[in-house]
Amino acid sequence: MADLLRLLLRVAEKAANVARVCRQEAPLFQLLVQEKTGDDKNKKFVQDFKTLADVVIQEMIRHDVGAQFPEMADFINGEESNKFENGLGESVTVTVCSTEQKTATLLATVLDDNQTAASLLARAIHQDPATIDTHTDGLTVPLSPSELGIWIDPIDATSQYIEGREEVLEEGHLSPSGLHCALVLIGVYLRNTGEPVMGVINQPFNHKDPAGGGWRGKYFWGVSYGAINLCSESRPEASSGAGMSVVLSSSEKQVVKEALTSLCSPDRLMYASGAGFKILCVIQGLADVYVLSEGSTFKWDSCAPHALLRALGGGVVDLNKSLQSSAGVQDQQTELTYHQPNAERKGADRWANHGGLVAYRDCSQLCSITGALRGKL
Ligand code: 2IP
Ligand code: CA
Repeated sequence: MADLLRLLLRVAEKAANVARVCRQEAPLFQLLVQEKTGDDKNKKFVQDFKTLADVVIQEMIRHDVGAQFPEMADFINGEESNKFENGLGESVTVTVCSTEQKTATLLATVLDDNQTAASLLARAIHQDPATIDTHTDGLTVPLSPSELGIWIDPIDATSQYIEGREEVLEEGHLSPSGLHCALVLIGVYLRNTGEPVMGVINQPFNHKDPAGGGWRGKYFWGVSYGAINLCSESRPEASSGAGMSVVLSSSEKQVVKEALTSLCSPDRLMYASGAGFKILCVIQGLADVYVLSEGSTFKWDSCAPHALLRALGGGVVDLNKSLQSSAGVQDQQTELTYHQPNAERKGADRWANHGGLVAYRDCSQLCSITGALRGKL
């Protein structure tokens, strides 16, 4: 497991490099922000470069993990399909090839022969990332790769990534939107129970290099299996006195906001972009809980940060299930799982967290939340 963790930290760093390169290099940035419609559409060009960048990152992770752990190759899942069709109806399967040159040639076929963009992207994919120090040498977990599956979100909070507003982060302060909300998320779950056991989060745009060298990232990781609970972050103190702090999506229902005002003062009801980023805020203690009443997140959004929260003694539950459960105490049955699709839905929706969710560090706070929302939704 220490080998797998080191590998995931490495590939997440490579993914973060690709995300930074797509914003830093002008030929790629232009493709990222341009939205061509109607007559402007170039039929030989992939319809959505952002999706291509996502797919390239996802395939790079699949390639690198599959090479080192072949038993996992068929259990590496993500949001995107790697089959592309350009406007001429030609279908191309985007994969990472054995050499940078071959990858560039393949990418050029969906980039209407834009060699510059294809080469820049291929170089970032094949580049070795800076060494990552994990301090996990002694880590042994009795799990084998053949028991594990992976969920990847190449870039969560894509709208913030594209918009690209730069924020200077302040210690202990939740900054609701901006480039720092974009995260690379890689979560590992047990194939037989769906329990999240390892997570890696890379925040590609954490701060600017003071010496002018561009954006620098930050990474977070956690392992939680049985009695083994390790996390790169230490467990933050629960907020006291001022009441609980809650982070919500800006599109959250009014009835939820009103119900929560019985638990926290208006200034402790906060809003932020990105599902992964909101769970990271709970991990970092910038908020006590994240409540979402809609089924608008997916397994790839929650798996990685869920593993970190478990390592800190918290978790992520299905909100609807928790409201129906009479237990009133932390109940493993309501925790989100990652191994089974919802057979009644189609496409990506099969993997949605339909019942909404609550991410928490402290189960007494989870109980207060479900208590305040019961009968209201
Ligand atoms: C999105 C992204 C959104 C989030 C949505 C996710 O993933 O994290 O920000 O909505 O649930 O699926 P909100 O910000 O309202 O919580 P992606 O950006 O990868 O599509
Ligand atoms: Ca996402």
